[in-house]
Amino acid sequence: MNNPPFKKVLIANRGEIAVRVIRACHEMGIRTVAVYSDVDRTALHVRFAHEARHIGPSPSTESYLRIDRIIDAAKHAGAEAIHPGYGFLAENAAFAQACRDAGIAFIGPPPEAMEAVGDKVRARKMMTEAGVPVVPGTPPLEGDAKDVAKAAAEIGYPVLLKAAAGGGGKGMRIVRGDDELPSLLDQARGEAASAFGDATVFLEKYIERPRHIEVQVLADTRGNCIHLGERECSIQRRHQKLIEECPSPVVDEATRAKIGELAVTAVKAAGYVNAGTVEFLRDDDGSFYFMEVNARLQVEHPVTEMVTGIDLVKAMLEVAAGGPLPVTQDQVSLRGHAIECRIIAEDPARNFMPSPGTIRAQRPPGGPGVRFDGGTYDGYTVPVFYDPLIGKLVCWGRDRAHAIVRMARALDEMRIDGLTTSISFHRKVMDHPSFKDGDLHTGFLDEHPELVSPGDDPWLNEIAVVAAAVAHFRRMELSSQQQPAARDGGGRSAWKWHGRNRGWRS
Ligand code: MV4
Repeated sequence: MNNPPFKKVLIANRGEIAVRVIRACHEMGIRTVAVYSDVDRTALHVRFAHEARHIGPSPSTESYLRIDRIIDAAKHAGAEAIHPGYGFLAENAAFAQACRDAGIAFIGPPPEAMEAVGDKVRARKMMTEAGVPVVPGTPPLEGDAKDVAKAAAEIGYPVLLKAAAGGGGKGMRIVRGDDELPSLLDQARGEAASAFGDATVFLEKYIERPRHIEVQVLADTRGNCIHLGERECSIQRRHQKLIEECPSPVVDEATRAKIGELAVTAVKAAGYVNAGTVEFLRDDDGSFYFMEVNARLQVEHPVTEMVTGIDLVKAMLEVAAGGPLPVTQDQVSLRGHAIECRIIAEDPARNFMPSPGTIRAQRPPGGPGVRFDGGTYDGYTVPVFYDPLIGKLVCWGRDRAHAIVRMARALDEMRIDGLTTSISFHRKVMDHPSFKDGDLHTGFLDEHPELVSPGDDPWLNEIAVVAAAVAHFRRMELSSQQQPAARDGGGRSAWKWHGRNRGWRS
């Protein structure tokens, strides 16, 4: 083992991503410190880490979002560095600054770069100046509906109203003509004001049925920056990604080199260091437009790891200590195809409502090409306080078709008993002809409502088996009291109604 970049690292997160970071640290010979809220006292990340420190009550505003308590915990534990995971404080420039002020290495971009890419309007301007294509649009709009209509006519309908301070689709309105503009402008400004405290909006050309394709980048403090190919993340619902893959089914070598270079240009313009992601929208005509930079390790990073063979978390740790990138651009090559399914405690048949509860028993799949990044165990209760992600099932294959077959097989093996999960949804997607064809776009699930329709309760089969057993044993009991008894109790066996549906065996 080479010299580890740090002796001790605190992980300012919970769940599967805390476990993922702890695993990288332990392989590198780094001691780990977990932090936990009240409800997470017995969580998996606490059990895995060498040490653990309590940081407050269960609500994240009183624990995982408390900069002061996390810095305190790091100081008391003697941690030299903090990995923020994703979510919580991962893209909080004040947190990165607080780490710097405390003399603790933040395992992510410097606060200045985080701020530069965090402001959508500023980022758009910066990218335009750096020569990275952005969707045709306007600067922030101050004027009334008439001025906005003029700008819209210049761009050409349909246009999209977006909140300047926004993200995640809040305050967005599609405008298809002049007549709709005044009321939609009011709505967008109102929603932006209440969501972000800033009513400023701007216009963009609306891209119909775009693909969400993002490029993984990695930059060190020595001026080197490389890209690690793209991920396609078009299968999402209400801006929540559900399935991601690497590479994208529509990106060839030449396109990859082109968008990779654009991504590197984009993060260099922002003075970016460490791991980051540059998001693009891809139009049906093959044009790519810059959307935003995500200044963090992303949920879907494992698909890139499986196809490039590069451990992104280890690279983040090395870079944060001032070390070099693990490879040069020439040494990056994509091998095969990887798909990730997010296993979430949500009910796909009930509009993806959270379905927290206790995992009675879990059986993660395994075998060739299968990776499961999880944060739960038998008897674990998924708390209501946080994101209901149970884990990520990632399958690698020699090509996309092989990865899909693997994923279907792994989903068939997988059991999470005690609560409702997205497993059955994912299984249906793997069989869907449009998915198999790689015909993906951000409206995929709206266009294929059969994938999210109710009436396919995965428990129906289990319930049928139990009902059949109860009926059978009651009849046996009855028949033992009566004489003479027919061998099977005389009636028709309830077992026959169970049929031979796939998946009833547990
Ligand atoms: C767009 C767009 C179409 N045209 N911009 C949604 C959230 C925000 N980050 C950007 N979003 C979009 N911007 C233009 N000019 C469509 C979306 C969009 C979307 C983008 C990425 C992933 C999923 C999406 C789902 C719906 C809409």
